Amino acid sequence: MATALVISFASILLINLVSCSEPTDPTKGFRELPLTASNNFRHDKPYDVPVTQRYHFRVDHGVHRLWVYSRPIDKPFQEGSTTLPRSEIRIQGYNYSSGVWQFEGYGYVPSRNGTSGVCIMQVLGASSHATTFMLRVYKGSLYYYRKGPIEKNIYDRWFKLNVIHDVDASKLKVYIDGVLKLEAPGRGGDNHYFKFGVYSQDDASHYMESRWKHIKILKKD
Ligand SMILES: *[C@@H]1O[C@H](CO)[C@@H](O)[C@H](O)[C@H]1NC(C)=O
Ligand SMILES: CC(=O)N[C@H]1CO[C@H](CO)[C@@H](O)[C@@H]1O
Repeated sequence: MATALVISFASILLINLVSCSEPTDPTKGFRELPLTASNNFRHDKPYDVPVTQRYHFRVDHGVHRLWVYSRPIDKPFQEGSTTLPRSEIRIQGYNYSSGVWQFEGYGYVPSRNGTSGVCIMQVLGASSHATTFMLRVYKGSLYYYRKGPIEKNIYDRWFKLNVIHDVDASKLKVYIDGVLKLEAPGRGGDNHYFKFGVYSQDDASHYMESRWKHIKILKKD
C-alpha cells in the first residue's frame, strides 16, 4: 500500500524511486579525474566568518567536516545574497556542459545536534532552476529535494554516494552503497558542477553538519 502510493507519487513527478538490488560498482567504465583540494575545492561559507569556523579537515582520516547554523545566526555566502546559510565545497575546474559525469563520495551525517532540513550534495546548473539535483536530509533520511525518502536511517553511519549525470540523455542516477536508489530527469542547463557540505533548506535545524571522504570526480570517455 505504502509502496504503491510512493510509486504513483513518484511517477507523477517523473522520478523513479528504485528499490533493492545487489550492490554494483557505479564507477565501472568511468575514468577518475585528478582532484586536489588546492586545485579543485573552493569553499562557500557565511561571508563574515573565517572558513576555519565552519570547516575542518581531519588529515589522519581524510575527513572533511562542514557545519553551519540556521538563519539568522549564519549569514549567506555573499553579502546581499538572499540565499540561506551554507558551508559547502564547490568542485572547480570540472564544470561540464555535455557527456556523462559522476561524483563519488562517502558521506556521514551525525545525529547529534539534530541535522535536518539541509542539502548535503548538489549538481548545480539547470535551465529554469539553479540546480539539477539536491540530496537533502530530513529527520534522518535522504531525499531528492523534498521527494522520498530515497534512503532511511542515514544518521551516524558512512554511506557511499554515487551521482551519475548524463547530460546528453538528460538523466540522473543516484546510488547509495552501490544500489541504484533514484533515477531522475535532467533539468536542462549548460554549465554544471558538483558541491557537497551543508546548505540550509526549509525546516532547517539550528545546527547542520555533514562529513565527507574519498571524493572522486569521474567521467565516461
Ligand atoms: C564554472 O561555473 C561557475 C558558476 O557558473 C562560474 O562562476 C565559473 O567561472 C565556471 N568556471 C569555468 C572554468 O568556466
Ligand atoms: C555546534 C553545537 O551545537 N555543538 C553541540 C552538539 O551537541 C553537543 C552535545 O551533544 C554539544 O556539546 C555541542 O556543543
